[in-house]
Amino acid sequence: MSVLDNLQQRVIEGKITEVETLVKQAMDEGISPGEILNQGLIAAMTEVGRLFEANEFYVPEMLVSARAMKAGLELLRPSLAEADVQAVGKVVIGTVQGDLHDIGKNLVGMMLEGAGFEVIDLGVDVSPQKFVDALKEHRPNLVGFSALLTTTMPKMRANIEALMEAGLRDSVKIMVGGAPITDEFAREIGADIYAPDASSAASRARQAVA
Ligand code: B1M
Repeated sequence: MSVLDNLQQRVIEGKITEVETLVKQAMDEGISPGEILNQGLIAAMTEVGRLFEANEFYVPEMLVSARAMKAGLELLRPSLAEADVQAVGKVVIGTVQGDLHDIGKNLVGMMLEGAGFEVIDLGVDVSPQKFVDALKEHRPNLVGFSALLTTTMPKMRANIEALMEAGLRDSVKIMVGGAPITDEFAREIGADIYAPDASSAASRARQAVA
């Protein structure tokens, strides 16, 4: 089995130490950072997404794989920057104001990283103004709002209104998600993408920036 096939397999299994060893081995063997990223880490997370959609993986398995991917990515990051490997796009993500739930949002962020995006995570309880400021600063392709409470869902609309007022609405795709969010609600507030889970968030984000 090649080092990249092995790396892919260990990410899927969530073996952090082995992933780190294999990323180092691949770098020592002179494999380019872009290949390690695309054929090792991203390929693994694509497979994790497929397994999740086929109900062969559930949230805990996906989290374990995503953490292993992240450990590998941390080691690779300096070489990616040196080799000037471009991310497929940039995403600003956060949990809306008044809401402290971040487990799902973090998983979405990790799957987006696994899909090749640069992710700027603003954390939880993020005000509309903070989203506006982050969009001005980072100029992402996509902004993601997460909400887990029915009482904080309306903040998504407030965020979109704030982006409109700041003249930023047309510069980004807006993705929304979280347990109480539906496709219908997303359309009603004028979001571009609704994703019910982290795996579809990653694939829909890639489609949106293709
Ligand atoms: Co909270 N809580 N909680 N809670 N909590 C829920 C959401 C609740 C449904 C529990 C219940 O009553 N059955 C309920 C909401 C009811 C409602 O609004 N209808 C609730 C409540 C009421 C509260 C408090 C108000 C309780 C209180 O204090 N009285 C309080 C509110 C605090 C606040 O936010 N201001 C509160 C607090 C907490 C904790 C702090 C204790 C903790 C959060 C810890 C943390 O996140 N760091 C917590 C937890 C853990 C939960 C439950 C049990 C689990 C949520 C979770 O992490 N799920 C939850 C009940 C439940 O869902 N079973 C509950 C796992 C996670 C992987 O899934 O977050 O859905 P999820 O994310 C998925 C998708 O939704 C999607 O992808 C993710 C991965 O597949 N997704 C996106 C999420 N964001 C996305 C963004 C996208 C795309 C997809 O694009 C940008």
